[in-house]
Amino acid sequence: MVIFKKIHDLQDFLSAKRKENMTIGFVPTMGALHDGHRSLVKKAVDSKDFVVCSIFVNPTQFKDKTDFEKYPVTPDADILLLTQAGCHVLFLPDVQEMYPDGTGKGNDFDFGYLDTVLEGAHRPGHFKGVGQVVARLLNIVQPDRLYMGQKDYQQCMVVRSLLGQMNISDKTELIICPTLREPDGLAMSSRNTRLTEPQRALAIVIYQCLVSIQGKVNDGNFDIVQKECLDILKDKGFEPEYVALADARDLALTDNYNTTRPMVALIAAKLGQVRLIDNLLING
Ligand code: PAJ
Repeated sequence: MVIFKKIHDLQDFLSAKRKENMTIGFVPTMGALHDGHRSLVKKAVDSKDFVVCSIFVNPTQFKDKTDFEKYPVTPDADILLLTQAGCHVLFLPDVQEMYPDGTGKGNDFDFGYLDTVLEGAHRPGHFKGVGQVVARLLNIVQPDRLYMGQKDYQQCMVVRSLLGQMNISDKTELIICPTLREPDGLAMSSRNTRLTEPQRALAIVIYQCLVSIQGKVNDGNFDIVQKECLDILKDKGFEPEYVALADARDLALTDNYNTTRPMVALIAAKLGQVRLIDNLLING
């Protein structure tokens, strides 16, 4: 695996690969890599892409300064994981390289409704920061395929919108990969390493709630299940931010199960200082 810290060096290298008719698969990350990230790299490797992964803890997508400062940084383990996964290139820029004119400048994308609900509502400015950095990374890497995880369902929708706004939907294909889970069901996340042992044992309750929402689809009463989940989460010591059901295509929130359309159940909750999110598709 070749490591680049400078945009120009990476671009020179990639343009040579493009001349060899290679398709470029891109996996953007913030590091502290785990098997969920590995699965995205593996999918790109299996698709015979020339695989570029980026690691950049993007300051503009964190509203909470402590969350940014406490974000785990594990470069040696990350390099090992990527090498073993068959990644070809790691792009490892610093803040100056990504934001030479400062973090305040950048393209203004409009994610409309997506920026007003769920993650958008609870983390104001978050998707603006995601859009800013992903747009910059896409301009640098110009991938044929972009691999992202369903774990961040709303982020996938935001990035789909971003590709449209950048007019590159026909050039860069978004591949959404399934959420990888620990054996007990907890969605893998870089933030899980910040959980204490008792918190880690409790964290599976989020997944259990999602499974119960999924299991009661034929009961028709989402509002009852929603209240049950909120009560359970609070009872176990979580600070739930939302337990929601939405149309899986546009994230329109709904109070009722509707078996005629694809739906997604989504939960965000804080356990101590650690904010966890997860989701599960309901039908389709
Ligand atoms: P990060 O949280 O590091 O995630 C990088 C990619 O890995 C995202 O597409 C995310 O959805 C995916 N991922 C995380 N956990 C996963 C799991 N358990 N199973 C499958 N995929 C998983 O998301 C970001 O970074 C940033 O917002 C980024 C897009 C890099 C922009 O800064």
